[in-house]
Amino acid sequence: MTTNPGKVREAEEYLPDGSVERLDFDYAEIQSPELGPIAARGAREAYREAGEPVLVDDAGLFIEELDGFPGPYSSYVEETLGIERVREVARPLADARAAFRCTLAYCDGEGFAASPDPVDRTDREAAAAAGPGESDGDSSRTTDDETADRFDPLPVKLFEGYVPGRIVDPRGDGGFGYDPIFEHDGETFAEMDTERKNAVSHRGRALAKFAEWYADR
Ligand code: ITT
Ligand code: NA
Repeated sequence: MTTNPGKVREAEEYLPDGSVERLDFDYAEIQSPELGPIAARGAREAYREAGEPVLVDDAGLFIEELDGFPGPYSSYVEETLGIERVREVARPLADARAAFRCTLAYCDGEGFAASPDPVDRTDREAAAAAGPGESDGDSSRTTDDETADRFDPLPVKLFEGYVPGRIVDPRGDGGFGYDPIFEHDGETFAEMDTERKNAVSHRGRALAKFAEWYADR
């Protein structure tokens, strides 16, 4: 359930042929400093609207030295400032490190068994433990977790993905959103084709987690 064709392209590339169908309905997005609750709430609303299994994707660009700005407000900031001006905001920073984060929220109206060993809700700790920089590998870990909303018992399953990188002058014309100003391993995401971006991206990692869970559910 998304208005963003870029997200659909990446999910289609990742998941089995014919398994992805884009649904589009306009629901109010809640505000939160974290992606998880936004995606979870969206998935509940989307499921109630669609009446069939839904996946909602909430994502954002988190600039380290700006305490994670624009983060969950990435869409608003892209529409207002635009990515060139975000690049200008980041230019004077001593440290250009940033990360893309993606949370996928799945809801099909069914309950899920409680996780015996709940994983940390954020992967920030995992990233910190893996050390700074673009070392890739373990620093791009994902976690998943169930989420409960005390105001809404409809269960949602969350899958998170993270990728480290840095803010650079725009390069490339692939991808979407902030891709031209986000460099990972010497290439911007806009310089990668969809397959290559999926292999390293926040969304690719979250989709991998989801696909694995979905297949042996
Ligand atoms: P939906 O909410 O309808 O799914 P959206 O584009 O508004 O679509 P978000 O609320 O998740 O999606 O906003 C995410 C913002 O971050 C938005 O400005 C995107 O362009 C950007 N973004 C998300 N994933 C990205 C990616 O893989 N590469 C570059 N920019 C991305
Ligand atoms: Na969203």
